[in-house]
Amino acid sequence: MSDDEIILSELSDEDLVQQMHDDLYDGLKEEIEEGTNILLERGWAPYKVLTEALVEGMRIVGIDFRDGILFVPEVLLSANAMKAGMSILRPLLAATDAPKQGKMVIGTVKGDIHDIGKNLVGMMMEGAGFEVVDLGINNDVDAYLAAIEKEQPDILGMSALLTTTMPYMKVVIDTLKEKQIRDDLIVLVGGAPLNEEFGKAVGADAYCRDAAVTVETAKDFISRKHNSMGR
Ligand code: B12
Repeated sequence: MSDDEIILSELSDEDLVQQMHDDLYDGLKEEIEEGTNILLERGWAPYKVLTEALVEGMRIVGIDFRDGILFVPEVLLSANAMKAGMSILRPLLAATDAPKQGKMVIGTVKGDIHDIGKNLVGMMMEGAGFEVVDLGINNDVDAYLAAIEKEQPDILGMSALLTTTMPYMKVVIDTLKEKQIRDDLIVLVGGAPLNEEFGKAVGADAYCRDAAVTVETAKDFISRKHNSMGR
């Protein structure tokens, strides 16, 4: 292969991004790290690298996973490569002089181990000035309750990527209602199989389609909360 070995730094931006989609597909961690660094050196904004090179690459992986062309072990490698790229971008996205906005506790629900989207939401929220407490994956009601009690967040975020795990969000929200703490929190939910209707049905304040929408929605709710407290 040495004859046609690709030198990433010699590719145009467009070809490099294309190559990164292929490298993410092939689960090549080091190449993804290198590509991420090259785009940053070329002056790309971290958010643009994230969305156009990494998230778009993972979207393509998702299609072939769905169609049975890729399997779990391969997708795990893709996920690891994606996370390596994200960890380069994380400090850049978090380096912000945005005013402090509030606190969010976020976690993936019980039975679900998907965490890339949740991590991305956490990164973007940090970048927007929120303090983020990440509970990781596979959280049951008790884990959420304990974190809410300890951290006293303004926002609770729940992530689910499986149609089998998303109903668990209702279990959590119903428990918050029982404990009469539901209205103390802004509850935001997200994950690929969810939609607005589902968010309403489980009693969340909002469903957010992606990390950017989450930031806007969170800011909006926080400012409304402050306004109503001022009255
Ligand atoms: C990567 C991946 C995996 C990796 C996960 C690695 C990891 N560390 O996360 C691995 C290989 C482990 C995996 C395992 C499985 N997976 Co999987 N996986 C995916 C894949 C390809 C990509 C998910 C992803 O990371 N996307 C990129 C991120 C950036 O997008 P996102 O997660 O949607 O997040 C964005 C928004 O949704 C939103 N968001 C997300 N979370 C939150 C939270 C809040 C609070 C808010 C406001 C917003 C928000 O903002 C994010 C950023 O913009 C999807 C395909 C897809 N279409 O989603 C399948 C997919 C989710 N997996 C699927 C399946 C079936 C499985 C397995 C059951 C496979 C198996 N047979 O074992 C297991 C389940 C394991 C488990 N118990 O959880 C199915 C689910 C089908 C369904 N309808 O339920 C999918 C849709 C693939 C498919 N079409 O078949 N998977």
